[in-house]
Amino acid sequence: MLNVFDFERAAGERLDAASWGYYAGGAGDEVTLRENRDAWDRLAIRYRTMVDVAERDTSTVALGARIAFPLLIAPTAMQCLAHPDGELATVRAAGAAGTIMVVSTTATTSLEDVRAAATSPTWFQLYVYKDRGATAEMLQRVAACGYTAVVLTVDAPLLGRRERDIRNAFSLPPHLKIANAVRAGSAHGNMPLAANGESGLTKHLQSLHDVQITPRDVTWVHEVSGLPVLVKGVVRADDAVRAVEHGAAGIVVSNHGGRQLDSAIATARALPEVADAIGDRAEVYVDGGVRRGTDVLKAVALGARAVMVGRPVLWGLAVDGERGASQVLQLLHSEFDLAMALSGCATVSAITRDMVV
Ligand code: FNR
Ligand code: LAC
Repeated sequence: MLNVFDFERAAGERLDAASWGYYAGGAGDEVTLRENRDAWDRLAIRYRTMVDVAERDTSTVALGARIAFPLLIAPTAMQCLAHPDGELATVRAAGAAGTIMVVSTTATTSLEDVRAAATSPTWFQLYVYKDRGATAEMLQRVAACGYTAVVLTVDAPLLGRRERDIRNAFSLPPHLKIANAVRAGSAHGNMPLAANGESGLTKHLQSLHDVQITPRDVTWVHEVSGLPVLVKGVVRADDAVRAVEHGAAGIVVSNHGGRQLDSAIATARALPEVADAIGDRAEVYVDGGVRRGTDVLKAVALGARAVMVGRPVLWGLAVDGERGASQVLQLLHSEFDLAMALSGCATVSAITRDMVV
């Protein structure tokens, strides 16, 4: 297991067809899924030489918390499909790696149980429910048990059309639950089984999630939770500015890993415009197709405070639970450290915009 792609192949051999299709797949023709990856590859690093890199510091700061390197764990739903320990394994791996896990609303473990197992800061990813009362209650639980930020996802008013899930009639097996939905109103905790030609996830989310998300919700989430809010799923400068004007502390440049609008712009291409528009008014993060330490370096050069990775952690989980997820994070950390050394950067702040074309 030399790299993330080795973990991906091994995970594909281990997972059942429906779980693999759900994790690996994207929307439509999966153009954006491929482009996310390819766009990082197309960027070239103008590395520096004749710099003393004997001592390197890969660490950075995310909303005030020191992390070991500029990489966080993106929110991904239903991690118990990958391994019985699911979200608990991921949060322990995050702690061991010295980074932050973003915990999904659609987790198969309750947000309290994930927080209780955490040894590093955790952020909570929010899907706003149609039932605003239940959403507010969930946010109060998030704040009460010690999450330090809310990541509001805005690119999924409806779920993208994922043909792999439709072909597989994907649904969550009945022994697993959408744990936070159970607390928010038990009828929704079990995902409806899907008939042929349906995705159970689409049915679940349509019954539960609010389609009407506006910039005012950024302010609302901040007021209800009392926590900094990052807005996730933005690929345009004007949207990023609107979010920041409504109180966002951060932007996550993301197209949901190619799972929502197919043909959406690759995130590596969208990042510079957002970073330029926001400057230092808020923190900018990016996800989508990050698979190599050099991708992390490119993202930082283009203005990201840090990247997030989604699927790589799921591959690690599927291969070997907490240990597998830890190995994936360790690989990416050591690749990033080497990329810094070979590009003449002893610190993260030495990674500048001119280093990428
Ligand atoms: C996701 N993503 C996601 N995003 C979110 O805001 N809430 C969620 O519950 C989920 N669930 C989810 C499940 C699975 C299986 C995947 C693959 C992705 C999107 C995720 O946070 C992130 O944007 C992408 O995964 C980043 O792309 P990579 O790293 O997977 O290429
Ligand atoms: C997904 C949702 C749950 O991408 O965010 O599957």
